[in-house]
Parts: sequence; C-alpha cells; structure tokens
Amino acid sequence: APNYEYIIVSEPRPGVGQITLNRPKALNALCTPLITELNSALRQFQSSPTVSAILLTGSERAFAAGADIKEMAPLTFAEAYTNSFIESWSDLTTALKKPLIAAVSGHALGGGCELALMADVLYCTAKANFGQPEIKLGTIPGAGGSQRLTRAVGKAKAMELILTGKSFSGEEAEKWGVAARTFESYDELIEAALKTAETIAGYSKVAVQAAKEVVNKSQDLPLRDGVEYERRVFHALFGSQDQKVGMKAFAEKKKAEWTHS
Ligand code: CO8
Repeated sequence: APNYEYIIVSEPRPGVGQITLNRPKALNALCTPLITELNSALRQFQSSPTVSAILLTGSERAFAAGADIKEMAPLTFAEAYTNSFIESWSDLTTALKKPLIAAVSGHALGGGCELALMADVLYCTAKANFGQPEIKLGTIPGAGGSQRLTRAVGKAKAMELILTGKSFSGEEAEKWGVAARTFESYDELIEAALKTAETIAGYSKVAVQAAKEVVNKSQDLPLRDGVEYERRVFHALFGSQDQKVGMKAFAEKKKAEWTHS
C-alpha cells in the first residue's frame, strides 16, 4: 500500500475499506495534498476486488474543519480558475461507483461539511458540528454545499445556514434528513458505520452499484425521467446472474451465494 501522509487506509472488515483523515494538527483541514491522497485511496478501493463498501471518517474531534484556509488565503482568481481549484473534489462523486459511508464526529465545516454531503450514507454523532461558515471568511461554499445542502434540507434552512454561517448539530442533521442516523459516542458511530458497510458489502456488487446509481439519479433528474431511468436499470438486472441467485435462494429458503455477475 502507498505511504500516505494525511490519511490512514485499512481494510478492517471483510469487504470494507476504510479511509481515516489524519491531519490532527489542522483538524483535518483539506489541503490539496490531502485531497490528492484521498482521491488516490478511493480509486484504489474502487478497483480493488476485496473492497465492496468504503468508510470515510476523521477523528473524534474533527471529521474535517474545511478547506485549508492558509492555503486558500493568497490564491488569486486567475490561479483558482486556471488550475480548476477544488474541481478534483468531484472525482469523489463521479469516479466512485462503490458506496461511500461517512462517519462524522466533531467538526464538519465548510469543505468538511461538503465532503460529508458527498457520501452515500451519512452517520454522525449527536454532537457533531456541521456548518457552511464560508460567509464569515468573505467567500461561499465551493465544493457543492449550496447545491447538496439545499437539496437535503430545502431552500429555507439552507439559505439561513449559508447566509449566517451558523452551524448545526448532528441531532439537527438527522432531524432535517442530512444524516441517516446519529449516535451518542464516537465508538458507537464507528461500529455502526462498519456494520452498515459490512452489510452492504455482503450483497451482490452488481445490485449495490445499480442501487447507488439510481438513487443518485434522483438528485439530477426530474421525477418522470428518474422513474423511467430506474425502470431501465431494474429491467437490466434481469440479465444479471445475481437476480436469479437471490430469488432462487429466497424460494429455497437458503442464503444467497452471490456471483457478483
Ligand atoms: N484551515 C486551516 N487550518 C485550520 C482550519 C482550516 N479550515 N481549521 C482549523 N485549522 C487549524 C487552526 O489554524 C489551528 O492551527 P494552529 O494550532 O497552527 O493555530 C488548528 O487547526 C486547531 O484549530 P483551533 O485552535 O482553531 O481549534 P478550536 O477547537 O479552537 O476551534 C474550529 C475549532 C471551530 C473548527 C476552528 O478551528 C475553526 O473555526 N476553523 C475554521 C472553520 C472554517 O471556517 N472552515 C471553512 C473553511 S472555508 C472552506 O471550507 C471553503 C470551502 C470552499 C470549497 C471547498 C474548497 C476546498
């Protein structure tokens, strides 16, 4: 495995790859080299035959306190524009076909909040501290926050949060539909996220990829087109081996032995 400076990569459970953001001195601020490492680890897991679901987490104190303010401070428009600053963050959502579960404890601010919003499943502690504080720095969310947060919580709340820079708790994140579940402690959070990753990793890779794909389409397509898209993919899965395996196992009251084909 490559030697990373800002992340820790492991395979803690069967089928589960884990990436832990590890830049504790800066509360996991997302400097460019960290994002480069994160993208590289995700690509590695994407192509790994032993990994079927990916867990992304930080420390108990911070998931990530945002993009690196010290790195951004001197950037000029021309530099940001011509180097497509932040654009590579989108690799996370476009290149990754396997499910990504984010486990958020502590701060998830600015780019850290946006990173969490890119995950397919978001778990957090009740006390987690989410927010888009960019307005306080004289700027705005730049990695999808204004779009994904608005889709998640609706315009009224997103507008208030982004215009005031006020943060919101993990408890609120769950209540508003940003997070799927909350947990009282960091240990419970990680254990539950690992269990969920393991559960997903236990299903047919073909069906899991298709399920992720169609749910994500709901964020891009009008309802009619989305429903039609889903039906096409649903029909296509009758061409998979695992649809036969799964339904036959049900009829025979046996455990399905997935072929991932
Ligand atoms: N960037 C760089 N360094 C950071 C960042 C950051 N985002 N956050 C914390 N740090 C550093 C601090 O400078 C400090 O370093 P040092 O010890 O050298 O002074 C160290 O981490 C510890 O931080 P604090 O001492 O401040 O810890 P506290 O527990 O007192 O406070 C907070 C924690 C509340 C999280 C506080 O650190 C804070 O407010 N951080 C900034 C949060 C923020 O504004 N984030 C948004 C950044 S802007 C952004 O993400 C824009 C996204 C645009 C698109 C995506 C682009 C990449």
